[in-house]
Amino acid sequence: MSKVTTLNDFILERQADFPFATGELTRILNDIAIASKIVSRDVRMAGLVDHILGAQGEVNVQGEEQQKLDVIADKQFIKAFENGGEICGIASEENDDFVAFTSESAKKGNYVVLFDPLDGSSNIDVNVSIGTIFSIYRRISNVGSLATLEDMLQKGSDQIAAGYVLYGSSTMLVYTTGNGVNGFTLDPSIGEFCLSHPNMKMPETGRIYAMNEGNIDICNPGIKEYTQYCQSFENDKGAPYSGRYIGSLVADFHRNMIKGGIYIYPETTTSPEGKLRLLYECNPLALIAEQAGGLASTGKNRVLDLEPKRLHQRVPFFVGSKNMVEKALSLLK
Ligand code: P6P
Repeated sequence: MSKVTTLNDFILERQADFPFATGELTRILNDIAIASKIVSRDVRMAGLVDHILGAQGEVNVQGEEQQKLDVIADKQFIKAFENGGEICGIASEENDDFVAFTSESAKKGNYVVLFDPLDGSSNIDVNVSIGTIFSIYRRISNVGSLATLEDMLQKGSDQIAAGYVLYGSSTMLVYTTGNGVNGFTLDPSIGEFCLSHPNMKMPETGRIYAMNEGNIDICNPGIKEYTQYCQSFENDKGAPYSGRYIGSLVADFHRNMIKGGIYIYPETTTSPEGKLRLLYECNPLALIAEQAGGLASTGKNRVLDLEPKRLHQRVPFFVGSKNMVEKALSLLK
């Protein structure tokens, strides 16, 4: 039986990769892992809580006001970061403004985290996989002061770590610190994330394209040309293409990480900047994609090169296998 490497073992073994980290990044990743285990437990209870133990919006068994799972997840991650001692502030899809932690110890934190606590949460009711996405930066503002908006609006290429948690048939945590991508699967019997996908590489080509084709006539006509290309030809390995769209970004992205593929959410007449958020969805997944040999573009620019302007800024997103993204971009008008 091969040696079990827990996330903690792995981070400590790799701590030498960032001399300046002195254990700080280790603690942040561990905080994320702990919060993810708690969210995973709550996600797996969702069907019971909502449909058996008490409908949404009622008082639950603990006598507490029932909250939406993404709000619960958001609070869980914020609590982990606020108490971890390394994070001075956060930005999250669930909070209109960024949050600068006010305790003296948190103000001494060197990092900020931007995250989507539970992306695709509308899929919970139909029991489809959902995910958490996170992005970590070193702060720009002075240590000891309150975190600032400037700390949050940094280019994706300046991330020091990024990752996602997929609450799927198993719960997986996948992250990069700029030295490749590694995947860990939660073993519920021991409560540990164990290294299951070392050195993940996104296949250069694949046969799966993922987009909401309901938008096909309200986006760049080159995208319709691309989907027709996929429907008419085989890929460069002679395999026919397939359309697969889970409607949950982390699940679609992770499948493409494993099998190869492209995920497209373009600007449309109804979403002129696209739907996905730059800071806590596109940037972290773009870093992971590139670290795994893939590409991530807005259709015009490399995602990681964008200078963020607003906290909840949306951008068009083409991400996945290098050859497939290049082909799709070549057809854009
Ligand atoms: P549509 C979920 O709301 C999400 O942010 C992503 O997880 C998913 O890929 C996309 O939106 C689905 O959007 O417009 O196709 O329903």
